[in-house]
Amino acid sequence: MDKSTWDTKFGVIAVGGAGSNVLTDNAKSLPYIHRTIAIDTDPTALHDAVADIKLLVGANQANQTIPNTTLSITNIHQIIDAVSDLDIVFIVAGMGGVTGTSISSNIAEILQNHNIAGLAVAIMPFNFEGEKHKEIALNGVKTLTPHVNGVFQISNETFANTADKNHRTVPLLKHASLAFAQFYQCIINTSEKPGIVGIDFADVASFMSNDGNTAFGYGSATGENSIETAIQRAIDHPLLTQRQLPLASSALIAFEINNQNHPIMPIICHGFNVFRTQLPPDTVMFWCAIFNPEINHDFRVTIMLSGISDEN
Ligand SMILES: Nc1nc2c(ncn2[C@@H]2O[C@H](COP(=O)(O)OP(=O)(O)OP(=O)(O)O)[C@@H](O)[C@H]2O)c(=O)[nH]1
Ligand SMILES: [Mg+2]
Repeated sequence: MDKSTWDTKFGVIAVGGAGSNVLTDNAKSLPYIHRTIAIDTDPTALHDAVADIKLLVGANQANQTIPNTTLSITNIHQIIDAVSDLDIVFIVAGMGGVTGTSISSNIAEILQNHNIAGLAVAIMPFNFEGEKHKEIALNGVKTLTPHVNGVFQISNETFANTADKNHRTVPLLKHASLAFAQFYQCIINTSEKPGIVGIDFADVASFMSNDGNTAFGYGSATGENSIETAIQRAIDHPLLTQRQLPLASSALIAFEINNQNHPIMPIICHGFNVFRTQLPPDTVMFWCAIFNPEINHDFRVTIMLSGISDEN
C-alpha cells in the first residue's frame, strides 16, 4: 500500500456487478490507494471481486430471493467502519441494474454524513439494453449527484459505437475499466506526484461545483508536435465530444510529462493556448502539469469538463 505525501487516504468503493468488474480490472494498479471495497447483493459476483473488503448487502442478509434495494442497519455500520478513516472515496457503479443504481446513493450519503469527499463514476448502459434501462440509469445518476462532489459518466454505448474503428483491440466491456483507471489516476497523480503545478482536491471540488453535465477524455503522444497531438486525442476521445467544449462552464486540463530533463514550460504554455482557443473566453480554467515517468509517451493529457449546459 502506498502512502500519500499529504497522508490523504484514498479509497474506491465498487457497487454491483459492473463496479466490481471495473475495480477488479484495476485493483492491483491504483496508485496511492489506501483501501478498496466491493459491495454487492450477489454473493457469486462478490466472491470473484478483488478488493480489500467485501460486503454482501441486501438479499442474502435477509435470505430473500429478490435483491433488496436498501441497506440494513448492520450494512450501514459495516460501511461506516470500512470508510471512516478515508478522506476521498471514488464510488464506481454500473447504472441500470438494481444494486449499483439503488445503493450507490445510500453509500454516497454515508460518506457525505461523515465528511468524506466523494467522486462517482457511473457506467451507463448500452442502447440495446433498452429505453427503460437507460431511464433507470439516468435516475440513478440524478439521485446520486447531490451526495457527491461530482459524477462522471462512462457510457458503454460510446465504446460500442467506436469499437469498429480505433478501439477494436480492447474488449468492449474493458473500455470502462481503462477509462476509470485514467480518471482515478488523473485525480490522484495531479495532487500527489511532483510537478510544475499541482492541484489538490479543493481545486477538483471547486472545478466540479457547477450544475450541468461532466465529461472527460484523454490522449497521449510522443515525438514531434506531441503536445498538440495529445490534446487533440483527448478532445477526440469517445467520452468527450468536440461539441461539448463550447458548452462547458469549467475545464480542467492535466498535462503529464514523461521526462523532466528538458525545459517544459514553453511547451506546456503552447499546449495550454492551443486548448484555450477551443473554449469560450469565459470558461473557468484549471490546469496542472506533473512529471510521471510511468507513462509510455512524452505527454499524456486529460481534459475534464464540468457545467456542460444542455447538449440537445
Ligand atoms: N463496462 C462494463 N459494464 C458492465 C459490466 N457489467 C454490467 N455492466 C453495465 O452496467 C449496467 C448495470 O449492470 P450491473 O452492474 O451488473 O448491475 P448491478 O448493479 O449488479 O445490479 P443487479 O445485478 O441488477 O442487482 C448494465 O446495464 C451494463 O450496461 C462490466 O463488467 N463492464
Ligand atoms: Mg449484479
